[in-house]
Amino acid sequence: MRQLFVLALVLCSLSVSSKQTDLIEISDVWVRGVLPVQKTSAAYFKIKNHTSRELKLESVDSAFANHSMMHKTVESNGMASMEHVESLTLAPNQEIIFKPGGLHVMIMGLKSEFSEQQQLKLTFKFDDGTVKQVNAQVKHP
Ligand SMILES: [Cu+2]
Repeated sequence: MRQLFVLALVLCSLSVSSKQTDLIEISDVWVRGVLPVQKTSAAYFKIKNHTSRELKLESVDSAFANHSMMHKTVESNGMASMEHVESLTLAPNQEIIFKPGGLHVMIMGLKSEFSEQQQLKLTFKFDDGTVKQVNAQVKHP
């Protein structure tokens, strides 16, 4: 009887944790394909917070590069420049789109060349301790 109870508890906590990560939806993930001589690229995606609380995206890391950080392209007086985004807050049910000319993850110091078929792994970290790994497609827009 006691064993059954423990098993039920384990199963219960397992289903809760997998549900939690699914509540953060990350889709359409892609990394800009670059020429072999280029060492910098960028990643784009859609992210949606399906939870009922505020979530903060703190970092998006890539093992295939030395460094990555969130940036926002801003335009002032006809000049485009990039601002560092320390963290990104997602309100309940809010969706934010990272796209060319807007929010993006700058990826610096690429360790190897990209091939079109390659799946690149990105690691998303949130302020509540949630870590999500997703595969990005290499795309030449
Ligand atoms: Cu940038």
